Amino acid sequence: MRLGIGLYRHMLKPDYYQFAKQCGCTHLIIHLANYYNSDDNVVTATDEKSNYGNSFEHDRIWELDSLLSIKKEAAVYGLEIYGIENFSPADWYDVLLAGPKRDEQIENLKRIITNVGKAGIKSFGYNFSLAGVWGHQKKRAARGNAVSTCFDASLLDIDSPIPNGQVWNMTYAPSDGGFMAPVTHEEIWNRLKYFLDKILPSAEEAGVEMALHPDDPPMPTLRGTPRVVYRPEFYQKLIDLNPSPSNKLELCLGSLQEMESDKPIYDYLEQYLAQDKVSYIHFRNVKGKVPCYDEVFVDEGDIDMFRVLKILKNYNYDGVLIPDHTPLMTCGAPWHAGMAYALGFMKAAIGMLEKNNNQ
Ligand SMILES: [Mn+2]
Repeated sequence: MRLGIGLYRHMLKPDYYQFAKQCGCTHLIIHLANYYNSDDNVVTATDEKSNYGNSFEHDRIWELDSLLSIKKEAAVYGLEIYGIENFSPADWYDVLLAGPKRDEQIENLKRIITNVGKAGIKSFGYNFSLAGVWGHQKKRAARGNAVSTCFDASLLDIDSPIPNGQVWNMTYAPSDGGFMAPVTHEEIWNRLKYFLDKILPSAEEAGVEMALHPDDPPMPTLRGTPRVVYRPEFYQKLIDLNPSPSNKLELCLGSLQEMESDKPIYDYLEQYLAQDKVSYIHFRNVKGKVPCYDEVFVDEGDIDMFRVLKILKNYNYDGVLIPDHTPLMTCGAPWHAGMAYALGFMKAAIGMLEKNNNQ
């Protein structure tokens, strides 16, 4: 098991690399789609009227020389880039929408994945979603009144339609006054299969794992659009869509726990580990399930995180764990403190497990 942290694009600089290293991280998951612009904005642009901003296609950041230069700078601070998380919506909106540019955009995504492989980056996380991450509230719901990300469907107009020009809660083109046409669950799965059947051969050749993040929030539908993995068993449906060894999971413990399900999260974790399908893990905790839940500190939620780590150990999982998100702590550096708390917990728990195992 390797300890990592997710860094957004504006964080790809020495201060954050040193912070990560100081917290005990050896690996990074980096976000290159430019959807956040400051620490404070990381989880605030989630109300109904705002989205994460604009997305631009063919960003130079995806070129091999850019990826190599990020990798090289991180290496100076003793950090390896394990994965990249999320495409830019502007680069694949017609893949999600089955629009006229779909095949052209897939060719560009193949090129991106090839570059990622050439840069020696193992994993590429993606979230196949029309509505994206949407509708959350910020509340003082975590221990000690820490501000955290919460979801309560009763506070929202859950069916509020998505304006044309937006997908994945970002804007890729000006609005024309219209709204996204209705889509069935069957159709969104067909679109996902179409994408995977085209991208996975390139991913395999490049040595890159395509790792799907489940829906956040995991509602069956959101803004009139279907969700893909909104119950834990739908991860199996994804695995069964395409047998490629590059068809993997960005397994988000928080999102899985938030889902309605027949069995506890541990059973699903074992099911997917047994098939060697877990590319990397979002190690975060939560209280409650859809339609109402609160993200909380890693050690106060409904998931027994020690039990999760024991299962990972039993399956010799050697991928990366990152905190994903944490509540903001009351101090001069709320994001840093939250992350340092989660990483300290994770490092100690993993260390104790290793020690017990060796005795
Ligand atoms: Mn997650």
